[in-house]
Amino acid sequence: GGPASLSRFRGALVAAVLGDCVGGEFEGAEEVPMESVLQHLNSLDDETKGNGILEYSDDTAMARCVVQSLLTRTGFDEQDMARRFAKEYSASPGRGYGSGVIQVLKKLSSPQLSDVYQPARDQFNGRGSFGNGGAMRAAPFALAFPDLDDVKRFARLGAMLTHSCSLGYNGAVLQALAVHLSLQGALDLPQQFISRLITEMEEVEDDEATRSDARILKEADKPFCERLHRVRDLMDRSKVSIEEVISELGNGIAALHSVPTAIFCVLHCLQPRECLPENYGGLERTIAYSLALGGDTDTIACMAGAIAGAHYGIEAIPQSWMKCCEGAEDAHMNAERLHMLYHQSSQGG
Ligand code: F2R
Ligand code: MG
Ligand code: MG
Repeated sequence: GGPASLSRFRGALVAAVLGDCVGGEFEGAEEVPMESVLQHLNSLDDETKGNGILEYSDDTAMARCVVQSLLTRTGFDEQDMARRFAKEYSASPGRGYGSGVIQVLKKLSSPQLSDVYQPARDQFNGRGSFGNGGAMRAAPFALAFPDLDDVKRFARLGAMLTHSCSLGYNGAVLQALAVHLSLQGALDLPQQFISRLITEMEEVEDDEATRSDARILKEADKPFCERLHRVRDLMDRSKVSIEEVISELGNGIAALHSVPTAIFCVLHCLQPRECLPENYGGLERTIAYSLALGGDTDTIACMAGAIAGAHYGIEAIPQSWMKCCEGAEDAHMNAERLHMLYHQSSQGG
């Protein structure tokens, strides 16, 4: 489809769910042989094995809250979104949430709470979380708002409901920007895509909160920009090992160690790779490669899935994969509603 087509919206939302569901198998594993990844993915094709449904985790649970809130309120409403996060957590606390964010979600359910951003500010002795929980649910912001400044502003505010450290919420901004650009077809020119992300993040990270957090955490002045430069260097190499990707970009639970990694997975898998089956298309390659990195596999595959899905569209997603993933059908339907909201907004309606 063309820029911002329905197929791209569906691709983004459904592939994010798939990444989460299939990635759950390996979350936290230090080493994941590609053979095990392919075995896991092949088993999704085999209906006779009765694999059952792969359940989604906190990544999708929170993204669904974001989607429902944006659709119901026809825009960003922090009170409504916070309420939905709290309600979802209390209804299904066993979705594998981060150990810190649970405190925020419990506080958000209090009727006495006047500032919905306060519980997030209190995390980690007032430093706030730098986890990737804001980024893992950021894709819907790119699917609701056509305007780039809105995408940046609302992805940031949406993340700040749980992640007040700039290394947490700026990861969400980067993820939403990547989905926004991919939706416009920007991955057709990968070098320009990464340059554009760097240019945007130069501006996003040009503030005192970022400088101060970066100093405290002993990171570069503009941590995400620095990582995106590493992504560009790795892209330019003809061969790169999984070990090098992990050591340069990371595969962990921090937004800084997972959002640039997810972006690299998408870029690296734009073309066929020796380690991946020849019959795999780009979307399948991206998901498989994300899982083979180990570490925070559900979240890296979820974020890479959203960016790749916005590029390849829904037609690139195997039906058999969709059938085994909890929430994939809902994502397919909600993508259509987001597509309408996006195009209403772009017409000024
Ligand atoms: N949590 C997981 N997976 C591991 C456990 C799964 C579960 N217990 C099970 O066994 O089933 N996955 C999910 O969490 C990640 C998103 O986490 P989020 O929402 O960012 O949470 P949190 O708690 O805010 O941050 C995560 C951890 O990062 C460290 N951290 C963050 N900020 C910190 C700071 N300022 N100082 C020190 N440490 C900080 C802490 O260890 C936090 O617990 C996704 O992977 C999702 O899939
Ligand atoms: Mg998860
Ligand atoms: Mg995870």
